[in-house]
Amino acid sequence: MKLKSLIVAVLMLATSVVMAAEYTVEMKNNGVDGSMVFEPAVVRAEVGDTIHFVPTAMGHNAQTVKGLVPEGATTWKGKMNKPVSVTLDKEGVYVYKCRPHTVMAMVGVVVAGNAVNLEQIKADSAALSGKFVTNKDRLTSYLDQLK
Ligand SMILES: [Cu+2]
Repeated sequence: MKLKSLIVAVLMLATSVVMAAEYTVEMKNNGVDGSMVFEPAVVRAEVGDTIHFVPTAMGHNAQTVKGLVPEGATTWKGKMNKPVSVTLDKEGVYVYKCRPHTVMAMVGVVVAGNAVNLEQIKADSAALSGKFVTNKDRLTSYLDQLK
């Protein structure tokens, strides 16, 4: 009986390891959405998945925007020209940016599971979008893809 429980526990652990996915987001000077972009800019993942942000061009970083993540979620703040990874621990929408290119709307969106906080993120991201000098509608269009 004890051995059976152990086997079940091991199988469940193995299943959860196999199911956790990994995604790579590139920091680029030019991409499908224009200049200074994260690609893919919208990532649909699950809680427990890991996102790797990789500087395939120089002069970028990736960091969450204060207040634009699920309540209590682990945030990230990558150094310039360095990769940074995060394992998503809360369900919902995460908005992140490249610090030096915030005015050019170099932002991205990750959703873990369901976009449970989407309406709040939309409302609270107005201040961030207000800082964009170019690509003013970029973040709004990304968030609209989560409907
Ligand atoms: Cu950048």
